[in-house]
Amino acid sequence: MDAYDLAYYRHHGHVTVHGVFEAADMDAAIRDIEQWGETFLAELPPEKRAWFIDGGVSARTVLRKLDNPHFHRDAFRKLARDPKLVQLVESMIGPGVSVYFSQIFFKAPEGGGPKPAHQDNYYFGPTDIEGVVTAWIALDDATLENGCLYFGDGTNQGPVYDHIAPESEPYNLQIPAAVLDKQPMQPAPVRKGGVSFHHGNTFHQSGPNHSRRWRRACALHFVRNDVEFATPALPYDHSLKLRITATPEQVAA
Ligand SMILES: O=C(O)CCC(=O)C(=O)O
Repeated sequence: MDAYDLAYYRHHGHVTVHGVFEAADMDAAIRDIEQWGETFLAELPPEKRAWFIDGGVSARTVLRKLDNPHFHRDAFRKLARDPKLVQLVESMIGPGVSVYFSQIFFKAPEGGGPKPAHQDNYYFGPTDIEGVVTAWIALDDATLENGCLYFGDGTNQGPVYDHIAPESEPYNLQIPAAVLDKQPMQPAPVRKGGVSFHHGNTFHQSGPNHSRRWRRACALHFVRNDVEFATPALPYDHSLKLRITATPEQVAA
């Protein structure tokens, strides 16, 4: 695993750490989501299709995302508890952490859709904006061609902006153009097994996948144990929160 620079993370609001996981771990995780995705698609009720299906891929039906792998799948609980990952997370937000929410982001070859620019802290409405960090695990190489993440450097030090959503995509809350137009966004390619971390306030987005290769990732949204999603913009099931570590005081309580 690469050494990483905490000061860089604090200043820029994101940092990439290469080689946190082995390629074989990522391959096993991909096999798991392929299996899960198949069952999920087969059981998906019509009223939920727009939320989960990628509208950019017309030739076939593919998933855009799956929610809460940390709760539903052993393979992802194991990734969330990985000591190297947890040490990095605790260095950023402090000791005693949980996964509050998690997502698999699929981006299918030849058409997987973009994710508009947003701030996770708008979605989550945490009681402490410094207490949230997302660990975005690259299950495949994420490149400029297949839709890697882009970040707004230093936006972690600015406010959480009100977001808007197109009527047809209530799940795609996004930063209004008037704000985003003033903010340069820098690409952050990550090799398979690397982890891109971003602060809850950091602007981020991803482009479409025009390549012939998948771009799949697992975002684990970590919070310090004393932080709640107090004013979330979308509904989250608080009972799915998974405690990963606890401070001595939290163990004794
Ligand atoms: O993977 C993507 O395209 C979006 C990721 C994202 O929005 C997140 O990790 O918070």
